[in-house]
Amino acid sequence: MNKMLGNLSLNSLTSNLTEKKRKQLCGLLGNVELTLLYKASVHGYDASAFHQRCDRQGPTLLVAYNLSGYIFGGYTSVDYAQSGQHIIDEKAFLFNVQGGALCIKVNTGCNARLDDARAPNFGQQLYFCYNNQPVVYHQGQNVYCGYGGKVNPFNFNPATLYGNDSQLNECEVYKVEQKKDPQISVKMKPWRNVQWTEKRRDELMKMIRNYKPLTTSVSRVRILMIGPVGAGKSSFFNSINSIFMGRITSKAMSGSAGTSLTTQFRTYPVKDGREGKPLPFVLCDTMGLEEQSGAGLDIDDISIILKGHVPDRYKFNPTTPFQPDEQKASRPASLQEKIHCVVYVIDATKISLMSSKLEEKLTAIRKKVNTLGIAQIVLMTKVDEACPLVEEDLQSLYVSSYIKTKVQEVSSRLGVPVSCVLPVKNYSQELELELNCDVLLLTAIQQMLNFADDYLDDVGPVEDKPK
Ligand SMILES: Nc1nc2c(ncn2[C@@H]2O[C@H](COP(=O)(O)OP(=O)(O)OP(=O)(O)O)[C@@H](O)[C@H]2O)c(=O)[nH]1
Ligand SMILES: [Mg+2]
Repeated sequence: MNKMLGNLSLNSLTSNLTEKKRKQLCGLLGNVELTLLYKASVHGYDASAFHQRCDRQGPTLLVAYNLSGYIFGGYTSVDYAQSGQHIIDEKAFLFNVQGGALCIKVNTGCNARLDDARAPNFGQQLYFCYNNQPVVYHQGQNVYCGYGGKVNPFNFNPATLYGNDSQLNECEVYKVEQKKDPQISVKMKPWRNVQWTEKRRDELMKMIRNYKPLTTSVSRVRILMIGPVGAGKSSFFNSINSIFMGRITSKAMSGSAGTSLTTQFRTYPVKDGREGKPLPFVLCDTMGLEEQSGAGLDIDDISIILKGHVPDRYKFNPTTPFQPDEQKASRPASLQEKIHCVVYVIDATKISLMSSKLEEKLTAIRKKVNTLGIAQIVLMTKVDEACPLVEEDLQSLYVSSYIKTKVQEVSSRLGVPVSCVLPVKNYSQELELELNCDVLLLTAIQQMLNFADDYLDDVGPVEDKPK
């Protein structure tokens, strides 16, 4: 029996979603509240009934139910307004909640919807309440994008999305609003202690400067950053470099693109100031992971990087893994050249959206890293985007129950302990350094150095034998 949700009712409308399905949907959207605006079985399947209740309501989630029991639909962050425009919406996605949650993100955002007076559509590919009837209609042809040719805004298979059953028995539209974190206004005990002071920042910088790897044969610890496209790997290096340079720097290219912006393997030393000495660590930046095989960073490449065989500026080729120089590969790299700590860089706003394919890739990588005994940490980026209160004040980070749930979620999805998940905010649009950002970023580096030491402690004595 479906447990109906009383708290979702408005104008005595009752949602068809069970608590479980609602949670799954909220998992795709972040810390949000859903308010039911429109219910076709009550208001009718007419486009005019839909527009009367759903226009100019901000972000909305459309949930359709078909006769085969599929619960599916789409999210748009842009208002319905009958503007006649092709809507650009990079946040739009199609979904179903069949067992797990399937989420098909919009390819480029371009023509995520045609915003006309008719019933709602996604990418002019999927029309709900088509012709004012309880049906969904799939337009299979490529549609005109309006920005350079024919492309489908969404790649999906109607059989997977809704079992190819176009007959609906319900269609609901929810208003999606960011939830305020009520517990945060009360002075809560933080779940991790951070001293947000200049003294602490200086202390951390000093500790990092004076750090010496546990093994004498290693002068600088090599930290490898791995993570999905756009997670903030390059930005993390830029942020750390900025702190030590005393100004915002952007040496590594960062930004957003459909596929990985970083295409080379880069090893970045960080200097202690403009004329300063190199610090005792190197950040290794990689190409982003993609869910499809044959795209993005390849697991074979990672394996060779870990063993220390890939040179700086090596250009990744997703279709052919790196072929190390035979002579070089025949002898094992020295401990100095190997990776001593692996950092999984994960975007806090995308944890629930991570596909099972990407999760599988990360599990395979973790297995590989585990067999080599290398220390592992998760860097959870974009905490500012994930939680509006953190965006307002970074010091709210460890009192935000939402961030805590995200840390727990990433810990369980990647199989790393909660204590190994480090939330940070990278420098992204700022023009000046900011104390709270620095403290978090430096704490993350310090933790990485500690973890690298654990690894060196483990393997060092064996590898250092000739000495
Ligand atoms: N608000 C916010 N934006 C961030 C943060 N970290 C990164 N960004 C932004 O996210 C986008 C992607 O960041 P990158 O550093 O290029 O990501 P990447 O992991 O190197 O991506 P690829 O090289 O494409 O795989 C950029 O526009 C950054 O400015 C963060 O902590 N907060
Ligand atoms: Mg990058």
